[in-house]
Formats: sequence, C-alpha cells, structure tokens
Amino acid sequence: MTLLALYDRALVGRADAPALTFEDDEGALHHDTFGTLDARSTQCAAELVARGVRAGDRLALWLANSPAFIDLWLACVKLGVIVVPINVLYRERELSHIVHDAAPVAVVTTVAQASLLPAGTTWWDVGTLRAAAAAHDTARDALPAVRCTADTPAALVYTSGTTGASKGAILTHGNFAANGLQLVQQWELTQGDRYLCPLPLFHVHGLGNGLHCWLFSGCHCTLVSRFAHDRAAALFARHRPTVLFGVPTMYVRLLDLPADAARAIGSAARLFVCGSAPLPAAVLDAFAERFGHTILERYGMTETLMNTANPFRGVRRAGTVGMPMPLTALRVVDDAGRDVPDGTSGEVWVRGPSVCAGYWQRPDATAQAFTDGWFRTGDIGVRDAQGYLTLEGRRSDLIISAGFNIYPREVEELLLTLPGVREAAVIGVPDAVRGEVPVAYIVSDDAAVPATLETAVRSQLASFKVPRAFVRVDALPRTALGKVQRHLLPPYTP
Ligand code: MLC
Ligand code: AMP
Repeated sequence: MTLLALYDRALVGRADAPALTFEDDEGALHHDTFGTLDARSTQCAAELVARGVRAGDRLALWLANSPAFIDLWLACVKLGVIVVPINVLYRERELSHIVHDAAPVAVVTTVAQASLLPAGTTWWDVGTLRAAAAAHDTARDALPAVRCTADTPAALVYTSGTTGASKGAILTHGNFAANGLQLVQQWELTQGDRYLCPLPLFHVHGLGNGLHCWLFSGCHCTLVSRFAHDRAAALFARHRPTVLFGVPTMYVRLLDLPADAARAIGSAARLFVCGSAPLPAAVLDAFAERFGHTILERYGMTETLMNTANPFRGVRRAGTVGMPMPLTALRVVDDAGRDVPDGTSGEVWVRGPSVCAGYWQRPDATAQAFTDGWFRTGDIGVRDAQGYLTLEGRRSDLIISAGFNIYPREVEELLLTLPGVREAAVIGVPDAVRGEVPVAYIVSDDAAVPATLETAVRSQLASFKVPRAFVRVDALPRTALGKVQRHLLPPYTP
C-alpha cells in the first residue's frame, strides 16, 4: 500500500463524487470531482516529465492555496518527486536560503511573485505549466514507473531553527500516511463531511492534516486562498462546513461574528480543531458559549506532524493538548534525558511513524534532534495522571504569531546588517489576536535609527516577522557568558 493507493480510495473509488470547491478571491466557485483531480494531476505529471523532472528531484511550490497546488502535489506523489512548499509571505532572505538548500529543479510560482526570487532561480509560471499540462492525454499507467515506499521522501518543509537558518524537514510518504490515517480514524471523518480549508497548504497543518484528512476520507473540501476575517461569515454560511481545522487566531476572529451567525455555523458543524499555537482558555470558553462546540485542541510540529490531541469522544481539557496519537510514543524528560514523573515539567520527546526522517542535507542538525530514535521537540510540558499533556513553553526563543513561526535570530541577523544597528534582540510580546507579536530592541548611537528599520526588514522578510516596534535601549542585558537575557529587557507597552 502506498500513499497514492490511499488517495485512490477517493480519486478512483469516488471518481464521480464532488471533491473540491475552490472559492477564489473574487468569490467565484470552481468545482472538481475526485476524477477530474486525478486526471488533471496525471496531466501535470506528464508535463513535469516532459520538462525533465524525475523521481527524487525537488520541485518548489511557492503558491497560495489553489487547485493548482493540489494538482501539483498529486502529480509529484505520482512521480516520486519531492515537494518543497514555500510560504507565500516569504521574501528574498528566506527564499534564497531555501532555494539554495533544497536545490529544486524549479520553483513553480506566479509571474507577480517571480520578481521576488533570487536572481538566477529557475522558475515556472503556474498558469503556463497548467495550460501545457492540459494538452497531455497520458494515462496514469503510462507515467514513469516509480516504486514509492513508506520511506520515500514526499516533501521538504522548512522550519527555522534557533540559529535562524531554516532546515528542511524530510517528510516521507509514510509520515503523511500514518498521520492522516490516524486523524481520519480519531476524528471519525467520513465521506459525508464538508471540510473547510483556509489553512495554507504550504505548512503541515493545512498540508499534512487538512489535505490528507480530506483525501483519505473522501469528503468534500472547500478551499480558499486564506482565512479572510471580513469574509468569514459569508464563507461559512455559503459552505456550511462540518469540520474546520484552524489556528487560534482564526477562532479569535470568529468570536467577532454576530450571535446569529455563530449559532448557524455551530449548528452546521460537528468538529472544530485548533493547534499550531496556544489556544487561550478564555477563547475556548467563549467559543463554546457562542458556537456551541468545545474546540478540540491538539499539538503538532512540522517535523513530527500530529503528536497529541484531545479526544473526539471523551473529555477535552481546556489548556491541555490531550494525549499522544495512537501510534505515537511520548516521553517527558529532564535535562539528562531521564523520564520525569507525571506532574513534573520536562522536554517532550516523541517517537512514531509520523516523525520525519531528519533534516535535508543536515546530518549534524539531525543528530542533534534525535536521541535513540526519539525526536526532541524542544517543547516543555507536563503530563497529568490521566496522560493529558500541558505545554508550558519552549526551549528555544521561538515566537508563534497567528500560527506562523518567527525565530528571533533570523530577524536579529538581518537587523545587524542594517546601518547604525550595533546590537539587536527580538522577543515575542502578548497579542490578543495573534497570540504573540515580535518587538525588536535596538542598541544604536543614533536615536533616529530605529525609525528607519521597518522598511528594510519588510523588504527582506515575511510580513508576520516584521517587529511591531523598534525600541531603542542603551544596552542589552547579558549573562556573564554574553547571552542576551531576553526576560530582563524592559517590558514593551504599545
Ligand atoms: C496572511 N496572509 C496570507 C496568509 N495569511 N497570505 C496568503 N496565505 C495566508 N495563509 C497575508 C494577509 O493577506 C496580509 O496581507 C498579511 O499576510 C498579514 O496577514 P496577518 O497579519 O497574518 O493577518 P491575517 O490576514 O488575519 O492572517 C491571520 C491568519 C494567518 C490566521 C489567517 O496568520 C494564517 O493563515 N495563519 C496560519 C499559519 C499556519 O498554517 N500555521 C501552521 C504551521 S504548521 P496584506 O497584504 O493584507 O498585509 C504547525 C504544526 C501544527 O504549526 O501543529 O500544525
Ligand atoms: P512548526 O514548527 O511550525 O510546526 O511549529 C510547531 C510548534 O508549534 C511546536 O513545537 C509547538 O511549540 C507549537 N505548537 C503546536 N501546536 C501547539 C498547541 N496546540 N499549543 C501550543 N503550542 C503549539
């Protein structure tokens, strides 16, 4: 059984069933059956072969959510080509690193975005590629025969490390298969569900969880380019989703909807899942009161896909991320790697079939990330007597803003290249909508320098990484060894 065979339960087994409705940014609806998705992705695969793409090659997709992304994902799985999904908000610094590290045969993107790519990057216009693909009438069994197994890499998903240079987590066919099968079983997804996907497919929440729950269950998916706060009420009313996966910011924004809209959304739905960042208990409580559902909070990572989840049937404990997935083993350990008793905090380590095969071209980072086959998450947590895990923080200085990761070092390294910046430190400060937002502390001889920095940062890094403020300080608090003591920086008040 391969990943494609799991897709085929829908692509082939439900070929005539409505599969996908893409609502574009103008509100137009584009419908596909599973059969048209299968046929179009085979045509895409034929075009990729015609362009010289082979099994094991990397193909970067720098695309917002669209049917094209899905066509290309399926085409690459059919060919054994490794997808490198790239956040559309990334800018030159992030792009040049990923393109250099993953060495894709090409970046598939739009003409508008291509101008932002590093000079010399091979890129293909997604519109031109799809038009060329439509001319192929290749049958699926006429595609190059590739033998994909559970260990075959399916994607390199870049996730930054505390060093600031992101690393490509090697996610295999088996990782996606194990993760998706567990979620479909745990959350009882069926053909009758209507899954709404506002999550970006360039991250594993949308790709590993959303897309795979959809294809493995054979349900209907409504895809939008992103969660647009001002269009949420109409979107939910039009499509009446039964299942939503989201990040906390989406739920915070749904609380803004009028009471009647909230009730209507809640009455159509059976499951709201939340992860990627902490969900404030107050949001969970308010959502239950207004929408009539207790959000199911769960915990995952790019490198490990889903680690734990609150039960679908059973007690969902606010403030916890539930219990390990059935095929995932989980430990909470002290600094020496020894298991700590329930009730004691420690680092969360996981092991199981959804844990990645390591980091692309980074044997050093891979060796550091695993101990005896256990993946060291860097998350600090505590388990209770019933096995529910509560996440308390992170070893690294990771900032998670609306579900997007920001590594302070990446922003600091850019700031230190800018004129007049002698030292820089970036921390996360609480934000009611996004959870956290970045704020930069700058040491400079010139009081005018902080005001000059935003434009430079915005041109080179994703918008969500741009510090909301640049605070000038005389010095950064440091330990005797020179490490910045971020907790001693003066509190930022907007
Ligand atoms: C935001 N923008 C997007 C976008 N999200 N563009 C394309 N795709 C998206 N998904 C654009 C907005 O249009 C806006 O552009 C700019 O970025 C700033 O948006 P914002 O400040 O983020 O606000 P908002 O538009 O409200 O977006 C909130 C959000 C978004 C929740 C919709 O942050 C989001 O999609 N977060 C999900 C991130 C995610 O999938 N995380 C999972 C990582 S995997 P402009 O031009 O208007 O400025 C993981 C493992 C696990 O953590 O456990 O799942
Ligand atoms: P990413 O690298 O983007 O996959 O982000 C993974 C990180 O997001 C995890 O290591 C956690 O720190 C955090 N995370 C994921 N889910 C949750 C959650 N439910 N609550 C708190 N933090 C979470």
